[in-house]
Amino acid sequence: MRLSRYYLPILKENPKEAEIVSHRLMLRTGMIRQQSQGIYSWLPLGKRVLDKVNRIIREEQDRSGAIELLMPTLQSAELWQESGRYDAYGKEMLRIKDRQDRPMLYGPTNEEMITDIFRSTVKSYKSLPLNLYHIQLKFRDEIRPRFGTMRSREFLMKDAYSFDLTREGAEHSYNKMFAAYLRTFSRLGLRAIPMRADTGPIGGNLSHEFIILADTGESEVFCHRDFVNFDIPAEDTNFDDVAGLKAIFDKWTSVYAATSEMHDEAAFDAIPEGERLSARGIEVGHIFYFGTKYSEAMGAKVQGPDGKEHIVHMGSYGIGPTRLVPAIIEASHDDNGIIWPASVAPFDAVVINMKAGDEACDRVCEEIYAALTKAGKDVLYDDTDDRAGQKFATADLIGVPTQIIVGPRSVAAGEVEVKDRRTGARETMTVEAAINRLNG
Ligand code: 5CA
Repeated sequence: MRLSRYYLPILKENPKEAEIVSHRLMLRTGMIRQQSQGIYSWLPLGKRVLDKVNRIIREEQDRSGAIELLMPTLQSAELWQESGRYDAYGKEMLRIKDRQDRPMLYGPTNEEMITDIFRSTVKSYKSLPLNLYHIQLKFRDEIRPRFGTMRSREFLMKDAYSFDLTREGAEHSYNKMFAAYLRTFSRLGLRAIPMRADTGPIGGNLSHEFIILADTGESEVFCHRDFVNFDIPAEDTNFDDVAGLKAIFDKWTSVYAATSEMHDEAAFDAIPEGERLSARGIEVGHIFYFGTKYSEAMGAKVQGPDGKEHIVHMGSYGIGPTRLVPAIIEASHDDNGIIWPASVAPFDAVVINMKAGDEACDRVCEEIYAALTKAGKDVLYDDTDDRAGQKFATADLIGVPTQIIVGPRSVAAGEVEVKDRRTGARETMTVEAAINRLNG
């Protein structure tokens, strides 16, 4: 991507409305734009990051055996009347009427709809276990939308729904998602701690929130500090290994970690003084086992091996991609801007032409840009005629992991400079070595 032809509406000043660093940086870098309260457009730079986050989420859902579909944002009120949540959901639900005066709603979540799909298509236990997910916009008319896309009214959610014949089967489905979540957040460069959590309007009695510790987080949490030393399940984890996944779940949940609603002061006090952590955190994922709450109310049953009908056991599993992007920034930035983990960076590298129009500089930049693009890298080429100082500031601000700096002096010696955004370390090397560095 040539910056001269790209759309990167960077703000010079810090936006006054932004209270936390991620919101400030997302506005300054032109990743998002507020359209009305709590409703955002994702501009091209932000969209690139969001797509990479979604890709990782999708890969890990697929790896665990979940299957992707796509449900609509608008739902009929009837489904929610069946489960009893149409009245219970209250003012957070955006209610709409169509031209025939039929009550509709913008979905805040999809338990009812997926249960409806299930009951009308699945008849036998032989189709189980089944886990269906989608990545789709939701709307919740939050009282206090704030911090940009961290708590917005319209937001993206990956929501998965599992169906099992028995409670034991459903527990295994829960453990699969538990392991998939540990892998997902780790690949996003985050350490998210699973904490015992309240189930709220979703219901049930087994639930974990995945929380990233951050001073600006809205959740109050209590945990043992040992979480930093725990292993993440490997890529070749066998998701059909019931005992293996239970061992992962048991290991992580053997250490005390709870949100304030589920906090047990006595258990927390039992932890040695210096090992207790009471902190604030950002909830990036939330998983629930709620048994037969929806399947019972909506008649979702299958024929079992005994020939009888069985109400299925369900769980639901959410991740918020549009919240994850600011959460990653909260965890990874410095005074100069964002520092993207390589896995979600909008570009792998930025080529900075310090003297656009200079024949030698242009030639070397084009060579690097072409070679890296050909190798499948996402490269931003700053070919504008801005001052070099401004180009450096922009590159630091948008947080691209590697900067390749091409100036007249180094080019004369056949060399370029390679800067690592995270460490700030700069190295001079040949053009070929710089290309190999990124391809390595
Ligand atoms: N149906 C269940 C799980 S699929 C559910 O709705 N769970 S939830 O309410 O906990 O939401 C799941 C995830 O969506 C949260 O962990 C969070 O990451 C994200 N999320 C929820 N509300 C918002 C919001 N207002 N803005 C941004 N992300 C949100």
